[in-house]
Amino acid sequence: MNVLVVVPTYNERDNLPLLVRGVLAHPGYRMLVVDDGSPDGTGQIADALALEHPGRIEVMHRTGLRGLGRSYIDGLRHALAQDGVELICQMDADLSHDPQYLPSLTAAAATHDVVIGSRYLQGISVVNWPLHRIILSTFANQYIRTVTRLSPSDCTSGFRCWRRDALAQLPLSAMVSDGYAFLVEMLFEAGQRGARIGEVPIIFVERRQGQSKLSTGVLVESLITPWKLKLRGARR
Ligand SMILES: Nc1nc2c(ncn2[C@@H]2O[C@H](COP(=O)(O)OP(=O)(O)OP(=O)(O)O)[C@@H](O)[C@H]2O)c(=O)[nH]1
Ligand SMILES: [Mg+2]
Repeated sequence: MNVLVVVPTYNERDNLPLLVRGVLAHPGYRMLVVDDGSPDGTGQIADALALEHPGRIEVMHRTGLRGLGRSYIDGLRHALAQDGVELICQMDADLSHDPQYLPSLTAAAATHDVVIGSRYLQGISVVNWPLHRIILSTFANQYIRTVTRLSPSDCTSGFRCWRRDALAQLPLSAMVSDGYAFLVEMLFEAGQRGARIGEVPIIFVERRQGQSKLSTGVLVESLITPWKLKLRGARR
């Protein structure tokens, strides 16, 4: 199977080598690291890893405006431009998303257009999160489901596997959000196009190394975006 795993990075120098080892342990998998000029040198570490694993890692060095959504748009476009890639996965670099789950995501993509690695499918499977973070995330998901009518239990998870065709249908250049909301917007657009959305359970482990990029701006955006999507859906 031809699988490309797209990983956005910003200051993940300690995490990336471990992630690469875990992902490349799966035969047939390749990676695209999308680094946003990380001041900690993650981009150079990614280049060294690419040399170590010829033909299996590609590194995109972004310049200009930084952002998770922007990085995903550039990375996913680049992934779609490659012939022969059947499945395109996306995951965080901070080891919260264990590469051992990749085969269960890709297996479920046989019968779904997009598969989410979900924290909320079997109760709440999150390790090392303070209570307020659990409450915030479960509330956010409830809110998103209520406003947008999306059905998955985890709409903000960044651990996903897309069938190439389903991803190619998304209007990536028309996306308006950049933080977690970008992930919600992707799902919403996929749902509007009739995509079969599946979920498989994962255990999410909070990062041990490096810093969170969760900001107030990102939170505000994720409160507003579901309403924008609802309006957009109503106009169709
Ligand atoms: N290219 C790029 N990657 C980013 C940016 N912001 C975050 N990332 C990456 O996106 C992934 C998720 O970001 P995190 O900082 O872990 O966000 P989070 O998971 O909500 O926060 P934590 O609780 O710290 O894990 C990680 O791989 C980050 O390195 C950015 O602006 N550009
Ligand atoms: Mg994280």
